[in-house]
Order: sequence, then structure tokens, then C-alpha cells
Amino acid sequence: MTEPILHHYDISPFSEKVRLIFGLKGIAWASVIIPQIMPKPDYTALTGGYRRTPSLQIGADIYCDTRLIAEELERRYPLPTLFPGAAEGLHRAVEAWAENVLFWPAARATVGVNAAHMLPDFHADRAAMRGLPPPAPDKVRAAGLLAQAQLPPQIGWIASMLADGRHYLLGDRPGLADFAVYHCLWFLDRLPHRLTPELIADRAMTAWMARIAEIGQGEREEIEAAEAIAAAHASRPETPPASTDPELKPGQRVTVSPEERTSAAVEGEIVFVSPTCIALRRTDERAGTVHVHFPRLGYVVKAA
Ligand SMILES: N[C@@H](CCC(=O)N[C@@H](CS)C(=O)NCC(=O)O)C(=O)O
Repeated sequence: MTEPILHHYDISPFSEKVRLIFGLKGIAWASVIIPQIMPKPDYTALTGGYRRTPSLQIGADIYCDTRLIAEELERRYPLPTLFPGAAEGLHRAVEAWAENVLFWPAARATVGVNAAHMLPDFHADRAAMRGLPPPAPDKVRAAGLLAQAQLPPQIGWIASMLADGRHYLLGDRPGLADFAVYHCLWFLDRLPHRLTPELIADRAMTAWMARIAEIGQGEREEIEAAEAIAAAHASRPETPPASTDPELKPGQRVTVSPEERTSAAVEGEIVFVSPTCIALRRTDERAGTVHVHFPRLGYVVKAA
């Protein structure tokens, strides 16, 4: 099988979730470090304009969004499973809570308290991503403090999940629910002003975090973006399975964009649609013909 390539950067929390999946499954992978802020010309040559971090490349197939990346890695590397101890639906429900409700206050609190340590254009870049003007530094700090108040109740829920002595959130083996919650908390300590010392006192929770960290990243090898683009150019996308959607048919030209409008719409021709995924064919001068895959959940599909 062609080696997976993760386009990511080291302090990206969503990327940490995927790196842990590599660790759990013992996968060897290539790492391309992408810029934290726009422009990202090498990255968007592959994704067609999707800017969020990370994406997974396997030959000429590009998988956007960690929810879909998890699904694809589980399909290609089924063991050990990402869904031990409980139904996939329960892992996915914990993931949805963690990434929609827990993640944002954790990110805002971390960035707010570390406002002075971010890349010079970081705050302006993230505001522009949401169609907003650059924020004043004291606004970033104030928003961080407000956000921090949203964390203790949720941290209490996590501690309560571990209170019966279990080693992982849904049982005795680590899975997607652990990684989705963990990456939000992991980010609290990635910048010079670490927040876990003041926010996480529960010993079972600290021990759980240490167990997750020990899973590691699998076997990582650094490569340049140009190598990844050349690998896409030299590969053919996988033959997609039959489409299942009666409305969105292969051959139609559409755009796909995140609901939160945090990334440009990607335009292409539908090659495959399932209840969980939509894949578009597009051609780039450097990357050649690629299939860009998105989850259905959280993404808007429109006629181009
Ligand atoms: N739902 C997405 C969220 C990804 C996300 O928001 N990633 C952050 C970085 S960790 C991001 O894209 N920030 C803007 C950027 O990197 O350009 C996923 O699961 O992959």
C-alpha cells in the first residue's frame, strides 16, 4: 500500500489526533509540514483550496478533515480498531462533543493567554478565516479569559468518565473518543504559558493523559511538499466504490465547503458519494488529477 502522507504542523491539535491514530495502529507515514497561516500554495495545490489542517494524502487521494481521515485509516488499517469497548456511534458522539464544544474554549484560552507568543500574523489570519478584521491583542486576551471559564465543567465530565478506575474513556483500550478529547487538552500545554497545571488537578485524568501520550506517533519520516505533490502526480486515484446518493450523481460539478465557512469552497466533479463521504475529481497543474474527499457531516455541497 502507498505510504500515507500527513500534511500538518506540529502544534496543530487536530493533527495530534491523527498522529495518535498512526501510533495506535503502528503505521509508517510521511510528514509534510505546512504553514500555520495562509498562504499555503503547496497544500492547496493538492486540496483545491481547503486550508484547514490536517489532510491525509494516499497517492492521488486527499482526505480532508480528521473525522474522515479516521474513517479512512480504519478502513485501510482495521487493527487495532479505533472503536474498542463501545459502538462506533458512541466514540463518534464523544468526538462530536469534544471537537464542537470542548475544543473552541480550549483553543481560545490557550491562544488568549499566549497571545504574545503566536506568529505575528496568526490572529489576523484566523480572524480573516472567519471574515473578520484583525483583532486588537487585548481582545484576544479577554476572549481567552471568557473561554477559559467554559473549561472546568467539561474537564469535570472527563474526570467523571475515568472515576471508576478505567484506563480509557470507553473501556480498557484506547480509541477515537480518547484521541478526540485528548487533543483538545493537549493543546492547553503547547505554548509557553501552560494551562493544564491550573485546570487539571484530577490524578486519574493526568494518568490517562500520560497513557495516551505514550501511544506515540507511529513511524514518522519528514519529506518536502514538492515530493508529496510529485507523488500525487505520479499516482492514479483509487477506483471509487459505487455512489449511493440519488441526488448527487457522479459527473456533476459541485463545490464543497465547511459549514463554519473556515475554508474556501473546493470545486470539482463528483466521483463518489456515500452517507459519510463525498469525493471530487479535480486537476491541478502540479498535482495532476486528484480525488479530494470530504465528510458529509459538517460540509455543505452546492451546485457549481
Ligand atoms: N473539523 C476539522 C477541524 C480542523 C481544524 O480546525 N484545524 C485547525 C488547526 S488544528 C485549522 O485548520 N486552523 C486553520 C489552519 O490551519 O489554517 C478536522 O477535524 O480536521
